Amino acid sequence: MDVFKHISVVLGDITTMDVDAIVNAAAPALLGGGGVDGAIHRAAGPGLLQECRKFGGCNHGEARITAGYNLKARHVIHTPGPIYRGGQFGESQILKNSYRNSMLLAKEHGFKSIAFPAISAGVYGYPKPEACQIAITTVVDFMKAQQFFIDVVFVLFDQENYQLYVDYLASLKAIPVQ
Ligand code: AR6
Repeated sequence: MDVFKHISVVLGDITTMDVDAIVNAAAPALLGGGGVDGAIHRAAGPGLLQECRKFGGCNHGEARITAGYNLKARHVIHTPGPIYRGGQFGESQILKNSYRNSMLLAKEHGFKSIAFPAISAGVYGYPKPEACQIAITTVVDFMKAQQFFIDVVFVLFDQENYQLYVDYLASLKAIPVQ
């Protein structure tokens, strides 16, 4: 199975995606915020916030699932990524956990498609190239290890990030599959 057949990269707005789940780069309170989090809550409507309140928050790197409300996406997976503080505070492991735990929820629910934003690469300050590499390798490794092949769309909001994802994916595909 060629895992790369299941991965695509899009320049656009994640709130428009017609997938089983979109992932929200949330804050630990899970009560909305700016960036992609604000956009998802605005597009989903007030029911999303109401459902999020029941969790009483979520640690960095963990993930929670809700319905999608007014979104085309059937579900939202909320995960607070790490706040980047220079890279010596376990940020890379926390970012991996965010992707891994989101994929685990998708697997548990039998989803066939999922869309990710660039978690932590905005307000939380994670350097974009490193965040991109962690995003793609964590998802690829998860699919291979679990033999769980789901359509994964990385939805990037800015041209710079989009190009990073396109280039990194191309570099991985150039490595022959054993
Ligand atoms: N679709 C796709 N990507 C988007 C969208 C969109 N509609 N809007 C922004 N992005 P950020 P973080 C990109 O700051 O760094 C929030 O206030 C954006 O360009 O949204 O994980 C939360 O409540 C960037 O590349 O998330 C937290 O407090 C990426 O999404 C905090 O920000 C992530 O940027 C989380 O910070």
